Amino acid sequence: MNEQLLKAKIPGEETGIEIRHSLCDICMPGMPCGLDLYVKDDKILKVEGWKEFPGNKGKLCVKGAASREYQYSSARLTQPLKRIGERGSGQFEPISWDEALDICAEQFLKIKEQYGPEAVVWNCGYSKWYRPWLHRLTHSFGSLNYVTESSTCHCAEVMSYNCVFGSYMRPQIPAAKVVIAWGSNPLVNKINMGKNLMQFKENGGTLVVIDPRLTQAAEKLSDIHLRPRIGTDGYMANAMANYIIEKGYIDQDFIDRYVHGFEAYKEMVSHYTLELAEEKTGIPKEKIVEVAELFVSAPNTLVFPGNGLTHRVDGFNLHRSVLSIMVITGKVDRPGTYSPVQETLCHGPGGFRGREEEFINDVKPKDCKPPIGKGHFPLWFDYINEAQGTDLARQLRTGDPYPLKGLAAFGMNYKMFPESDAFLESLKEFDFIMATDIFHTKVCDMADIVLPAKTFFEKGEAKCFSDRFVVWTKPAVPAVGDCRDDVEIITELAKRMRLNDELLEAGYDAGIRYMLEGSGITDFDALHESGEPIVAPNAKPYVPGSYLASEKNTISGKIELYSETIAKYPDYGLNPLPACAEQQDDADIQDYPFTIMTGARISNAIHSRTTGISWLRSQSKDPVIKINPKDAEQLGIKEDEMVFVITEVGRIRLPAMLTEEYAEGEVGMYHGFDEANANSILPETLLDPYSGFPAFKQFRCRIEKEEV
Ligand SMILES: Nc1nc2c(c(=O)[nH]1)N[C@H]1C(S)=C(S)[C@@H](COP(=O)(O)OP(=O)(O)OC[C@H]3O[C@@H](n4cnc5c(=O)[nH]c(N)nc54)[C@H](O)[C@@H]3O)O[C@H]1N2
Ligand SMILES: Nc1nc2c(c(=O)[nH]1)N[C@H]1C(S)=C(S)[C@@H](COP(=O)(O)OP(=O)(O)OC[C@H]3O[C@@H](n4cnc5c(=O)[nH]c(N)nc54)[C@H](O)[C@@H]3O)O[C@H]1N2
Ligand SMILES: [Mo]
Repeated sequence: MNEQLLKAKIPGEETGIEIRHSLCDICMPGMPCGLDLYVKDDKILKVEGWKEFPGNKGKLCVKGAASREYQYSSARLTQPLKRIGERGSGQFEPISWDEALDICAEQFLKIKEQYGPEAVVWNCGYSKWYRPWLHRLTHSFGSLNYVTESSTCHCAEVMSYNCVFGSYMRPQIPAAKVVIAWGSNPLVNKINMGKNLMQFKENGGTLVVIDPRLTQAAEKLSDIHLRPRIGTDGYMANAMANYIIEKGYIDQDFIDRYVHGFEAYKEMVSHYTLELAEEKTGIPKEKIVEVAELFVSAPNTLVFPGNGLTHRVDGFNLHRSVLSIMVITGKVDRPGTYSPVQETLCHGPGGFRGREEEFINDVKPKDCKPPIGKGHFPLWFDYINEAQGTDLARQLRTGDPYPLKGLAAFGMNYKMFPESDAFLESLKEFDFIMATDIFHTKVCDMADIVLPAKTFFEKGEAKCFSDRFVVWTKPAVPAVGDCRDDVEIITELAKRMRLNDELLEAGYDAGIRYMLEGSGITDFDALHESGEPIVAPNAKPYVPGSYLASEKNTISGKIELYSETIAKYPDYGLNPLPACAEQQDDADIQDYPFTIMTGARISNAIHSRTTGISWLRSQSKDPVIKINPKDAEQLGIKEDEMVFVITEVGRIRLPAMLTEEYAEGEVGMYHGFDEANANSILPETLLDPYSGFPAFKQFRCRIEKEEV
């Protein structure tokens, strides 16, 4: 009987299996999913969704369901390592934690003494949970060179919202009548918001999807799917604005009271006719008018834009042009439109203002050299309190404006950077590299010291998330091998470098208690002990109208169609109005006839961190290059045949998948794979001058069949 119960993984005294709670941290740091772990003898036997957890209510996506393989992967680092061979050779010997940390502290201090504190780069990959500590460490060390993956992630959206509204905004989907998902794909990418969207449809809402790809949402859920040519949306948004103005659909009273720069904007969009939009996007103008009419048909309609718009050389302005149609119709801070987001902790929206900013900035150095990217992307620094990492490789190679000598790489994935192979190679320019990761990566192979990091199962974590929740979990299982968590590594370094930063050195628990002051939580021990989510007592539910009643955080104090912040930089060729720019790609259209979109999300992968998980890899054929059957026929390419995808900077070899998902002339693939790395062929010069973002979702290539 016991055998059968064990086999069925039934929890209870007879089997010794107990259910422990944890939070999945594979994706979505701001919208966590709760996990029920079936644990016996401190080993996870099975993972299910935590039934009562507010975000996912017992449901899990494939990534969460595969988290046991993530935890027990053979690629996990288990002990500190010291490099004994050439950089990149993969030859290491084990050393003790004390020895490893001493070496790192000593090397970073040596570089600081010789070249100044800015010569050390403190880098953080996709993970968000240890960021405030790493950021504070950078500042305490005396520099602003704190670089994160957000240099290519949601920060361009944060910039765009802040540029227009002076605040980050979130769409109020449940209360909306019409939702236009414009370059966002929440059904796959933000599944908790995707659920809202399905509920919205069930409640009779109308969904428009604007996406060059035939997505599941476009096919199965949308009422209208507009399929513009990749990157042409700005013409459509500005033509819609022009149409809305001409038809008198604008909210004049709202504009008079709250908006800056309407006349200049009106003049600018007057050049964007429906005919021009049709010519550029390939969408009949009647369809554009149909969507514009739907958009103005009720007060509670909204545009839900996404990162799909920002990953291109004119991505920031494209995103802003889409937001602008919300502005002229007064669809802000009213039910079913946009509401401001209050991020509390590690990008988690807790609905109250904690003290994360003070934690990070109280020790911010005043007189130091400019952070990476400052000379090239000045606008970034008006909105984002980090260096712009897409300028890292250039500065590393040229030493301009000053040399970079040391790197602390926390979860650094070189494959997220354009021309990644060259990026990886340039890491050799560093005198000293420390890497921490969960898995042994190629960046680890470049490091002098490699430190093994704990997974989310192995550490406790405090999170704030939607609907004013706070949760603080405990470690669910002991660490594999000799892993430590990143905050422990950071505080140990701080101590050994004698930075005299008491709050930082006090560690994770003290930092959380400090940053969550203001939450109204009086008994943190009880919160931590229970591990259950609670509503923060001081978090206020959003009240429509509260944002409009207050001063906006822009130069004019109003919502800006014409950005006074952008106008501060006349020498950088930036336009204060969201006009369209021509693609700045020099690639010859004859030689490189296809537009490639890389990194449109797939449900069974997230970036590079899941590439070693066979349970996830088995769910799709990736990496593949997706190509329209008509194009494939012209090129004589059949399903699964090997092809080369070629750009001016390189080529990758991978099988073809014939699919209508991409229109003719457009192809696509997912990023993050070792065997076919999309970013190895993306020119590093293709950067958005406003945000510094790479052109992940739009560059030119050619496809050649492999001759066998
Ligand atoms: N399963 C899974 N989920 C994820 C991730 C993952 O890797 N896997 N990554 C997470 C991360 S880090 C992020 S930043 C978010 C991103 O999530 P989103 O903000 O939704 O952004 P993307 O997935 O980059 O792009 C969304 C859509 O934009 C479309 N798009 C691309 N170019 C254009 C264009 O020119 N015009 C229009 N109209 N649409 C365009 C794409 O086809 C895609 O369907 O997803 C998160 N969720
Ligand atoms: N072509 C293309 N490129 C893209 C994109 C695209 O759409 N197309 N999207 C961009 C976007 S939006 C993003 S967010 C980035 C992805 O950002 P990346 O930083 O590339 O994301 P990952 O590969 O998930 O994670 C980086 C590393 O962190 C490690 N790691 C995971 N958890 C921890 C931890 O707790 N501690 C430590 N020390 N390490 C940990 C992982 O093992 C991995 O090696 O990629 C960008 N690059
Ligand atoms: Mo991202």
